[in-house]
Amino acid sequence: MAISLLRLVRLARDAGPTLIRDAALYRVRSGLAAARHPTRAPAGNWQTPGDVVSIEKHERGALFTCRNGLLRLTVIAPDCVQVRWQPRQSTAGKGDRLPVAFSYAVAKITWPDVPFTISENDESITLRTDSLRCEITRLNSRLQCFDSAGRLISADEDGIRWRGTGVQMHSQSARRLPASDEATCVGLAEQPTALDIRGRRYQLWNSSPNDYGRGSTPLYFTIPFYMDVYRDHVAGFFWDNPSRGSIDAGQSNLKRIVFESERGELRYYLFAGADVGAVLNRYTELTGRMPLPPHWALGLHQSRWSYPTAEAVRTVAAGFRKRRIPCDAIHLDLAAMAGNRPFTWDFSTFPSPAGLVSDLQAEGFRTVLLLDPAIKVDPAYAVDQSGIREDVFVRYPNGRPFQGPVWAGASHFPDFSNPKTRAWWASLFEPLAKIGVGGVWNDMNEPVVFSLGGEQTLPDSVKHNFEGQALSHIEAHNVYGLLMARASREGLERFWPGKRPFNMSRSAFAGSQRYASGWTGSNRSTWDHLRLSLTMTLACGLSGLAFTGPDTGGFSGDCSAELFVRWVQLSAFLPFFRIHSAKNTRAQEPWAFGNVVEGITRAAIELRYQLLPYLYSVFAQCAQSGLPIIRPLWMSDPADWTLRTGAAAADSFLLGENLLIAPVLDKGALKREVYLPRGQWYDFWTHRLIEGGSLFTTDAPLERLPLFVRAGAVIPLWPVMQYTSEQVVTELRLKAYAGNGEVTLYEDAGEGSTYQRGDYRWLYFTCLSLPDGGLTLTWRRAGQFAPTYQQVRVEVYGISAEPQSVLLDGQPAPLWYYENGVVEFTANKPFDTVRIVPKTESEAGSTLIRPPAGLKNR
Ligand code: MIG
Repeated sequence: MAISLLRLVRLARDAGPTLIRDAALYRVRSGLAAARHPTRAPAGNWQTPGDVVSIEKHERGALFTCRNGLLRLTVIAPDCVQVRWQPRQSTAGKGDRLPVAFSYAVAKITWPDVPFTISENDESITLRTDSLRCEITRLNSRLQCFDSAGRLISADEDGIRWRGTGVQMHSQSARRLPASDEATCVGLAEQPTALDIRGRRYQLWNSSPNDYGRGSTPLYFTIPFYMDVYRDHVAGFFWDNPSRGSIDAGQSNLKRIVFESERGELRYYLFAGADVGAVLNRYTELTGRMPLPPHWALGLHQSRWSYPTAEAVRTVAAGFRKRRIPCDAIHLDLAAMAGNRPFTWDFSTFPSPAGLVSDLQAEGFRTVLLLDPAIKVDPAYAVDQSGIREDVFVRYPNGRPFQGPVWAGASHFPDFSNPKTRAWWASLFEPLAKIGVGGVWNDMNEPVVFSLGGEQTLPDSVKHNFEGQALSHIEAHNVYGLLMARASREGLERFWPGKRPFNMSRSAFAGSQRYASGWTGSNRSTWDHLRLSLTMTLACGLSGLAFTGPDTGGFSGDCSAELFVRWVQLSAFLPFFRIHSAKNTRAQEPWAFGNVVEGITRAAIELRYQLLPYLYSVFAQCAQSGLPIIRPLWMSDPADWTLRTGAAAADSFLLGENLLIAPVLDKGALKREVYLPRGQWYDFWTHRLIEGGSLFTTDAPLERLPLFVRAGAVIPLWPVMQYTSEQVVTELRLKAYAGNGEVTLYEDAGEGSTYQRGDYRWLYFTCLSLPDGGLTLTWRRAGQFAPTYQQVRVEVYGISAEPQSVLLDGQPAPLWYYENGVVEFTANKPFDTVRIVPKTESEAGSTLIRPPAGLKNR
């Protein structure tokens, strides 16, 4: 990879001449290292399994002895099977067994027993569960999989190929890729491309391209999981191998997707489900789910590379409070460290970190601290010295510690694949906890090494412990970020007892969601990046890593006022909401663009804070079942193909089930086209009822984004707060939208671990519109959590005429109002049922005395 001039210029500007020299030297050194420690690629001809020779049933599936190796099918769950291939070792005979599979991605090893049967005929062997039928042909050992309704889930298209043996195996699995009118293919986050992955080849190699654009792959995450979303069912595929590799998703052959890894075992999982939710539920049961974050993590985060001094940070914090713009977290970037050394402070500019952090906390801000994995080689740097003492850094095969330049200069790299290193790293968090830091931000963990030309990472030959397996960087590279995040999480859990960790990571692998949230890296302040940030965040959710979002306003380049407005409006509905920008770019605080922008963005941020109980409920669902927080529209109606292909639909999304956002992604646009899924919707702003299933144009003035609510939904709101724990909530506001629907919400303390011991509750609302124009709203609560509110204020939209009465748990509501289609009342405690009783026809016309201007006191 040749270094671009742009990159060089940027590096010179951001890093200085010494680092350029180091990067040039590193280029030379890594070349020498490659010569000294060659890593031999598995050679020889491609081989294929050959025919099935014999089959043996085992407790969880079947072992097929094929002419050239062993194929093992293991039933994980009725709707999930694991497939493993091991070539016959030249020395090993029959009766070979596969070793226990090891995977950093997989969280759940022991699964309950699943009934299955095996049957054979002349052509094939069939393994059957309640939900799957897997057929292996005797000829060439080809696998085909169907769901219980007989629909195809997965089929070998040439199937398995390999060369080499054991962990030195270079393997491929070529599978059938559905046609574009059959299914949508999504996953493989995070790709700066379209949501549908077809037509491209993706390298599996976590990378930080410094300044990416549409189509620049690979990026920071490797998640080799994707789904074929058909009209009436979904198939999932997870390639469980972190080694360097690639996925050719129909680029060389439209009908074929080929997964390939340069090393390691050939192992994959197949999933079948009725819908995306079912497959993601199983996939995240296997690879783990996002632990529930604290409320504050859902608030606004403000960041910049870098606020140069503690004073600057205080000014920003005060700016939010003075202008009454809600914000929960401030991120400290490199400048807070002494010479870019993680776990240090630059005391000349941040004289009292503890004072700063506690003053911020007093104002309701959490401080999130940047951490780089690179530890400067420096006899005066305690972290480096203790790392050397404890032997936690990666080494070349000859035992020499690896060194490579990053921000601080020549650095050592912790081997996070060694449990000892993770414990050492975690121990470094104690002082951060002591001064009250709120959470951390793991950066540069692809990992990045500055090289002037050449690979911007460690050489292939560098050794990683890999839980005692001693593997090369080829196998360990893609899990480096996951493992750093894991170590950081260990630190947060250890020293912040009873607090929910906030831990975000730039690099990820499948399963990273267990340890950290993510963000879409160093984007640009352009309109296309605004659009990309939505696509990429959607794709992350469809790949199991739902808690993500972009650098709002864009990282590099100067954001324009209009772009900033539209980006804040979009991000206010994305799972992770952080404003961030690079060095040498204009200020990107919400007030940096003048009064008008300040007012508009304040309103967007306030709306996010009001929606917190809704957003948090969607997070809780995700933590429970892996369901994405934001979703493409087609998830709500997979059979409506307009939602898959329509241009107007591709850039809208759902937040949870009931809010639909049609963001403005084009410069200058003050209107936009919207296609709502079939069914009834309400315009959030005008309360107008809209019939879905057709395209229409809606106003999108600069002050607000088109926002719609599903009929029958109940949306909970909190008062606007300057930070999520500013006030004790004494009144819950419910916006109910006439129609038929059910809504599930979740409540707990929003921080701490008592929820893990049962201190939470689920709320179930059922809204039923009656043929006579009346409405019933029922509210069931399950769980022991006692919220701080008693009072509930209800607004019911879509009531076409003034009702005769409003009954609250069977009694006439003491006070209610009707105006313009809205019934409003307050209950002094949570209710079980509300009945809105319409006037009978004769009553309707007979009101003689009108209530004063739109208000009625009953
Ligand atoms: O090479 O810490 O993506 O968010 O501000 C740049 C400085 C290093 C990259 C991150 C960005 C962060 C920046 N980091």
